[in-house]
Amino acid sequence: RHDPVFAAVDLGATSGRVITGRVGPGELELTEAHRFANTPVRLPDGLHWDVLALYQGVLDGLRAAARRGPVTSVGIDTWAVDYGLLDSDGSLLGLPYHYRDERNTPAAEKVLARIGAQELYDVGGLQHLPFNTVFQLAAHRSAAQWPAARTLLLMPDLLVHWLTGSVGAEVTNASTTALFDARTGAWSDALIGRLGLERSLFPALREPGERAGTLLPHVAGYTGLPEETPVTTVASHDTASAVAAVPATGPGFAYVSCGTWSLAGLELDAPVLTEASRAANFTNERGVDGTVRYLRNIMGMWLLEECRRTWERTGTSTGLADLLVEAARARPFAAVIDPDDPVFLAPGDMPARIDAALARTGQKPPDGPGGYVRCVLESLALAHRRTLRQAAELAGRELTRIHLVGGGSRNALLCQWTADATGLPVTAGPAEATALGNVLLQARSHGLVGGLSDMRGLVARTQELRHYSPRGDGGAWDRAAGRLEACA
Ligand code: LRH
Repeated sequence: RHDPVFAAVDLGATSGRVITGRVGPGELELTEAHRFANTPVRLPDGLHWDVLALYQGVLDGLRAAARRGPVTSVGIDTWAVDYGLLDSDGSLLGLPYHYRDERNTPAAEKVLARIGAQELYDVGGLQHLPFNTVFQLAAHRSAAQWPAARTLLLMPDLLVHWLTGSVGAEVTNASTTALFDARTGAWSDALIGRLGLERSLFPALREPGERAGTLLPHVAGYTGLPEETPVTTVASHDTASAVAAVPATGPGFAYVSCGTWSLAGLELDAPVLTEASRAANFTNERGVDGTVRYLRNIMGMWLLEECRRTWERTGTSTGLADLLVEAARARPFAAVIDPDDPVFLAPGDMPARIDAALARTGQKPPDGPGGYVRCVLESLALAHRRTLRQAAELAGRELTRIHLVGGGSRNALLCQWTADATGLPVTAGPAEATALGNVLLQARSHGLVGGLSDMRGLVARTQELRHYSPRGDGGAWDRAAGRLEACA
């Protein structure tokens, strides 16, 4: 049997992977072909992505995929908001910045002083994050390279361009720039004009499912894939791909896509652009088939990953399995932080920042690494509860179940505590939801699956999921939720 195989390139903030997905009638099976580290690099002008190492990882991954057998098509997704600028020869101008670079915060303030948060929200419907592309561009404009810029390509679009030579802007990711109109689903010419940006910087939009191009001869030569291999436009914002693969089989579901970030929210048919929604900082990002991802960013596993990086530098044990055992034994609710506090955004000593946040709110530092991990995971569960309850209220929805997908779904403590804190059943998995969404969009454009509900049904039937029921200690979580509010 020769079921079609699709190569999903999925770049995350800590690692990139090329995963092949075999799709047959009632079948969906992933295999990891290649995984590589994504290590940001600090230069004198700021924090950058090592974009050539990422591109090389993509090429090596496609070569590894090709060695296993025929590949029907390739799709690329990455994190949102970041971009490269091309000059009139199509050459990359400088290195793409990392969204955690500190230059964005003052630039955001300048833009808000000119345009105003209400007007920005009324057009783009995005939560305020200092790294939204609109703010990064404001910081970038004073750079010497700026006058030479002719084309802005978001990260996945840049990699697609290098593989195929084609130029375009995929919509789910374009919706994270804040220069995109959440109502019409097109670039906001008005806002781009108001900000004095050249409209021609922004390429024509592409919908997931469209063919972006085929491989350039030197790419085919290196990877061993035929030149005719199509690169299919997928939901190139990783969160959009993950939400497309949420194994929900009915209405009333909420999701938490939990990796470096926890993206917690709902899928809606239309954006919510009310003042209450803006004040609560909810985003209306675009999903597959014109759906709206109504959600908020929660600091996510970044808090834990950055603790572990700090402990690694100081020679403290950082094995995740041991840390989780210690966390399970640590005292419940000993310390609560607000994961949404912007002090946690930049790279650096995370345990020290947790200590400082606890001191500010009159709490003691946790007891040993296990205590920090417990503090982080309980605080994330509380933040999931706060965000999902607000989302449901603002969108006028009743929630019946939470789907927790992404790498965080492997963390049984986080899944159980999210169920306990919210009082809702949690279905955990798949961990590779993003790669599955990427594969499914390609499979759909090749006529192998139907709409979103078909895609989700296939994930639900084929992937391993775990179920967590809320245990009856809601009162303790209610009290802890009060402490979270006191931190905010
Ligand atoms: C998750 C993610 C998230 C964005 C952030 C920059 O990987 O794409 O949706 O807000 O990265």
